[in-house]
Amino acid sequence: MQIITTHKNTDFDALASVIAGTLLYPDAVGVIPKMVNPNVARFLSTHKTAFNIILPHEVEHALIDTLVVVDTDKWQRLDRMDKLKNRKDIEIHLWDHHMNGGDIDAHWACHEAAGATITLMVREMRKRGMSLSPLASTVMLIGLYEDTGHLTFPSTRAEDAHAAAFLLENGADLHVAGFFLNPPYEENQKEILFELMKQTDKLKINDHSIAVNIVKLDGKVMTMANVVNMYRKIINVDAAFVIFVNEADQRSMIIARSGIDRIDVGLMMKNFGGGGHSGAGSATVKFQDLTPEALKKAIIEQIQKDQKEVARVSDIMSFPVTTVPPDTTMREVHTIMAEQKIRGVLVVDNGELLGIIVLWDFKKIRQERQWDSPVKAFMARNITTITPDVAPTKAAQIMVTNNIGHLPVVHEGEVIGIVTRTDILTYYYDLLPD
Ligand SMILES: [Mn+2]
Repeated sequence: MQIITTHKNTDFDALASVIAGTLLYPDAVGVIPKMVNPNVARFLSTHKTAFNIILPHEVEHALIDTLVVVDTDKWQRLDRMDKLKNRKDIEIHLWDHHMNGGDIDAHWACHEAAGATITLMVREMRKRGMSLSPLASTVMLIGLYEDTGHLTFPSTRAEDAHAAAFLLENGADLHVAGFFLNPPYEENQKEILFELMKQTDKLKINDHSIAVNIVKLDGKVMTMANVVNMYRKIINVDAAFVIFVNEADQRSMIIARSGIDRIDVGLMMKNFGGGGHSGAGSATVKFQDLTPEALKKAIIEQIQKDQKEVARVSDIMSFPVTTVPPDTTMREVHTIMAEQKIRGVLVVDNGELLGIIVLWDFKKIRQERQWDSPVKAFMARNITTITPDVAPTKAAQIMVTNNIGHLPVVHEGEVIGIVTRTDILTYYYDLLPD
């Protein structure tokens, strides 16, 4: 007997991957954990019979010869599969996009960073020339969209979009997808969102905006991932960390969401015994290991510590900088710019920065004789500068708000470089030659 299973608290990517598994392994049956996310439960309540799936207690472990695990690489996340852990006679296959180092030792694996596990499985189905039913395509599209935030999370790869295209070609229904992707918020979820908004405390760390909240949960821990996601978007921070405190169980559950590459919350949560991917992560921490307050401190410290790895203006600036004395004629400056293929030149007198002249300023020349005027007559004064130790995002912000394309970098009163739009674009889009 072959079975395909996935992690507890099953989300749509996990469900979709199990269903994809039943298509890729036609003799296998899908095993869905007892605990699934509420929107998955809602979906299964009406669609369960359409798929070849059963519950863990229906599995006859002794008969199993092949185990296919999807969307997790950790034994502890599986439901009632401990019995199989040490069996030597079972062949294990793994399909997963979590790259945090799990303990499932597979005989065969498709283990790659992608926005969703379903992407990897869809790629295989495309390769085999399979076509899918509209229903299967729809579930898979929901899984793909949920894990990639509709292809907007930084973890999204081109491969994910290819998968989305394939699923749409196979008739995935966006109305159905939209219904399950945007579950109406339950009353207590709304209350918690409101609670979070009331105590919002935005922090600025390494030019990133962060929110770390501690919220007490009375009773059961519900699915808070959507709430945290929405919270992050409403308060407009780069990353949100919510510590849900469960006094009864003496433990906290952290749910983290990040909208930027530089803060990889999956990696961060790994330090607390959890996991996830760069855009979404979670972890459960016992009070005896870290109190909620200590946890908050630890999260903030971790983000602060990462500062060293973040690029600075000094890493992206161009240097040496071309400068001219204030009496240089416009004609000479123009020649220098043409020769060096640059769009801006700094005007410096005895080491003192007086102004900047950019290509655009030459449009001010109306008469031929003005080409012989000194550059100081045309240059812009009171120029905005930046220090070398700030983040490139800050430089980009200044350039956008002041509508300037050149930002001299000044260290201890001396110009040591210049940041141009090209430098910024090169940095953001990794255009640097290796
Ligand atoms: Mn996933």
